[in-house]
Amino acid sequence: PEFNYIKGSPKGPEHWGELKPEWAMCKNGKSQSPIDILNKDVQVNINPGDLRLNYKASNAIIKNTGHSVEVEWVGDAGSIQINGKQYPLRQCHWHSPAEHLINGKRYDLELHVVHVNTSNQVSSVRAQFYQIGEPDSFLSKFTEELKTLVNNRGERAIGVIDPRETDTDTFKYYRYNGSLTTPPCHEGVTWIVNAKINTVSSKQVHLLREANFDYRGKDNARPVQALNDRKIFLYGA
Ligand code: GRE
Ligand code: ZN
Repeated sequence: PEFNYIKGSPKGPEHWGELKPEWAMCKNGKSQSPIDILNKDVQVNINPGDLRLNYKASNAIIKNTGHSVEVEWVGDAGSIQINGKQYPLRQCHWHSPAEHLINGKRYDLELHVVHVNTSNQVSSVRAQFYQIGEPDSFLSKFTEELKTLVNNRGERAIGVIDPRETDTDTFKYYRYNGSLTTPPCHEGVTWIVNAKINTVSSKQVHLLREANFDYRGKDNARPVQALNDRKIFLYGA
């Protein structure tokens, strides 16, 4: 693999920024993700903010990149609207354990729902946390396909997938400006982090972790990054 998540390894997170010139942001960026969302840094707004999800069902594939499992929409799956601007939905993928922390607490799993701008750059990511409990119904849809991908860097068509089956309840969420959590760690990403915690079964998490064959069964969470002079906004409090 080009990079890994192993602390102290030459290709570990502390060194991502040195591995390729185009990955320098991983080291030099001042608005990196993930972060620990601490109450003291959060500005509370009771209004809902300007966020709308305009998703629609569309054809998708499931893909094993070796460092995460990804569902990619092939057709037009709609968009997210932030402050009046539309960002098309592209893919979603999972990290275990969660990458973002809430007041120091790390959940078991984090879903990233990735949206791009017109130049196809990642522009907005919705994060959803899960703790171990009842199975997640969205993940349950791909269990069989996922099992066939555990040992393959391949992809499989999974038919029409409705992105509204990811939790689209944005009643209460955090918003801040950050980056991709994998190289090249590009910034300019608006993060929408759902405050509501969902559940996932330990079997489902295990399967996702086994599928990440670049470091099978190991974590794929980047360590938290400095907030620096950023603010975190909470909407719908
Ligand atoms: C990732 O690879 O983990 C990733 C993306 C796009 C946006 C955010 C993110 O590929 O964490
Ligand atoms: Zn991610």
